[in-house]
Amino acid sequence: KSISSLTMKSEAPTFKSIAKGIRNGSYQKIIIMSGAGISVASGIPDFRSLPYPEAIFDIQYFVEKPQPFFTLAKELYPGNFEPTPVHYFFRLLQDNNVLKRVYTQNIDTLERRAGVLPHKLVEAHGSFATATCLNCSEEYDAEDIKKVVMKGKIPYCKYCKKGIIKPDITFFGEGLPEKFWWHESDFPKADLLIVIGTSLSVLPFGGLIKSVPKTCHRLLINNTEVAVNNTLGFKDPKLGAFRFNEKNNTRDAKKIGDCQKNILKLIKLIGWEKQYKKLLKKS
Ligand code: CNA
Repeated sequence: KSISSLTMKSEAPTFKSIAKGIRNGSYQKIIIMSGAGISVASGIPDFRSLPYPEAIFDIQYFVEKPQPFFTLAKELYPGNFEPTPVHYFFRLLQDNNVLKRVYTQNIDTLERRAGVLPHKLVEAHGSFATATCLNCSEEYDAEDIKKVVMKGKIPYCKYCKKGIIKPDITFFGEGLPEKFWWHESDFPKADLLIVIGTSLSVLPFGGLIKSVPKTCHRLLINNTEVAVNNTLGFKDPKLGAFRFNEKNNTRDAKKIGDCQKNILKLIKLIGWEKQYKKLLKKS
């Protein structure tokens, strides 16, 4: 091996070097991990600013008191919000054949709205797109119950007449959708992981950052640092948190600040500005 290739290997990537790598095709299997932060610019508040999120999204609480959830759902329902530049960036990765998969914790379906195809998308905590009767398991589309929810009412099953129809988003106390398990074969193949707009504090999702190969570069784009100094989770760095302060960390890069501004910078650095504008015009 030449000395230069050895030096290259021990150098940590940067925001700029990652942009360059995307431009010249060095990354072919990019995985995204995203969260509520990417939809804040659409007008959807993130988890931390919701009143009592733990209770609203708790399945036991929901069965007893579904109204607080449906009051919130009325605000969140798909169709009320537009995708952001970050969502369109995912689409650009897909269009340029370098997207392995988007893993989102969001339930707002804005990735779909931006044109990310179903087989490229894992809605790890489910979504509002479909709903199920908690009593007889009859399945409904979002549109079937949206009207009722928009009137501020609770949707009940028209077949069994007694079950509440719950949107298929994963509540605390419920199992994750089957698609989530795609990570077992996806993550070991990744060559770039972009973590964006998430505090990584919800497990098991947050723990996935450690499932990529050691050679895989990881880029964090978020308002705040995550994990290392995060009081909400990952107090134990062995759990796979970013360890930017470690001298021998040669695979992580971060860009702290607004994710929309930074993704527009990234699009520009990659040289996808024209493509991006074209995409916006069509959407
Ligand atoms: P979170 O814990 O609220 O973290 C969001 C992160 O994004 C925080 O670190 C913020 O600092 C950061 N952030 C907020 N705005 C910006 C911005 N403009 N630029 C950069 N960073 C920003 O949310 P997570 O997604 O990590 O937590 C997981 C929960 C939240 C999931 O179960 C979701 O279902 C749930 N959730 C989803 C939505 C949605 O679908 N839009 C909304 C609210 C909550």
